[in-house]
Amino acid sequence: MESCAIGIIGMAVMGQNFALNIARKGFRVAVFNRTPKRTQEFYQTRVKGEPIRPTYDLSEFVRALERPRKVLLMVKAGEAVDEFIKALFPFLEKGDLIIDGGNSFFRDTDRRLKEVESQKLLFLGMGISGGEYGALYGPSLMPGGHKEGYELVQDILEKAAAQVDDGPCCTYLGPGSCGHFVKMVHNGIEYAFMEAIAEIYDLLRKVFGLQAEAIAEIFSTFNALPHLNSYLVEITEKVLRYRDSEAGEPLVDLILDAAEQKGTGKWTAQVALDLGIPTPTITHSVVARSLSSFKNERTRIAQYLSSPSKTLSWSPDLLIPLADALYLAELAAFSEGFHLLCEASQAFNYNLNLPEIARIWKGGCILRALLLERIQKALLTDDVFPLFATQEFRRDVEEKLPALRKVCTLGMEYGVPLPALSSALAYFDSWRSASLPANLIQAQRDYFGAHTYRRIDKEGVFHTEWGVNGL
Ligand code: 2AM
Repeated sequence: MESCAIGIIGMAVMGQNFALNIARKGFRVAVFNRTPKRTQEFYQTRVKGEPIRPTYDLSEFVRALERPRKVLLMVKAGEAVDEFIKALFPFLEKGDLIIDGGNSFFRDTDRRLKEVESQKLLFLGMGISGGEYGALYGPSLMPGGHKEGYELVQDILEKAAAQVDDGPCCTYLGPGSCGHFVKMVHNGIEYAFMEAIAEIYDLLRKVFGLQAEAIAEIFSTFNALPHLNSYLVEITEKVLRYRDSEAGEPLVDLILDAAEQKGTGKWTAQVALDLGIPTPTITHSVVARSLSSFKNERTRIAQYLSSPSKTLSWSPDLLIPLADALYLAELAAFSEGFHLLCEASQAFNYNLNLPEIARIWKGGCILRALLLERIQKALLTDDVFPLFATQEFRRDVEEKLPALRKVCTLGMEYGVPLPALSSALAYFDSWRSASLPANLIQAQRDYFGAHTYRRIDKEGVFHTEWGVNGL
């Protein structure tokens, strides 16, 4: 029997779809899953002549592969990845490649890389974005690790990835865990953009009393604007239009308002704090999800801390300010994310090519947006950080900041929480402040802890006995 170009372990929907995608590009694919029934069902119900070979034990799976063997793990992040790596060791030989295609924590990827290396095998940690649809029709792929490993699968991955004008949405990103790191930051930005969209929706329904259908119209208008055209805005319109046939109401109105998370947004915020990179829009979007999960407590507190009950009548004049506010929140999130990537590139020796990262996010992934074309251009021509301060974007910020301020004011006045939008506003306001009140913070630190401070009128490090003339 002809051997397979690649093997995929993990036949949940992402693994199934990616196997079909690769097979449809003409590569033979061997598949395996811990629970054989899943493989069997997949093969019987979804494989229609594609060159896919189901296997039912690991040795059969490995024997089906051409050498050097390439094994892609599409299993749940965490223990399952370690278990499979260990289980594969006895079957693999020098120069074979293992790819982890899950949302693994980048520190785990660094550890696994060493473990795999000690067996003289190659390893790639690869972020995959685009959800089920992307996996089937072309995702954005973010591989990092052993370059020789990438070369073994380059042809397969680049053909399976989404394609944009300037190439496939897949490139070798660099050494170590950088693939999973870049995917983690991608998801952090995604959290922020989703939260900002949700806040605009919340304002529209609570301040203006608009129904889901009317809000869908507004998002449809947003998606037609070049600075907002994106996958997330597009699906928001579709979600808002969807009616539950049983209840005869918009489904979104029937969904419990408690957001779940799997960790990538939280890790982004944690790493940003560790590296000292300000990512307030991303971080507050993670906080917003955590807070939303306290549904019972919120319901109880709402009984005695009521919100302002005023409403406003909707005016289409507000469309553009709302769109601009949303755009600036998106730009803040991208600025924060690329700032973090830039710092991590140095701190972890990833040597990242930032314009290439913008390029591979232009198609296939959840963050895809027309804006990324301009981000790519800005990163190619300007090394100013944060991104919003580049030539490409600074005029936008200047022009649209009043709109973001107006929208945030509306939220504050009407008691609608806007953690992402207001964090984005504070982010821009802080960066554009030549003077911040950190002088007072330094004085306080010196008062209670003799931490010392520097002065603007003379060189040196100073400490004051504040109690003497300051009480
Ligand atoms: P399963 O079908 O046998 O549960 C997503 O959950 C994928 O990861 C599935 O293919 C699932 O296999 C696999 N998976 C989850 N936990 C696993 C584990 N501890 N060991 C092996 N595979 C696991």
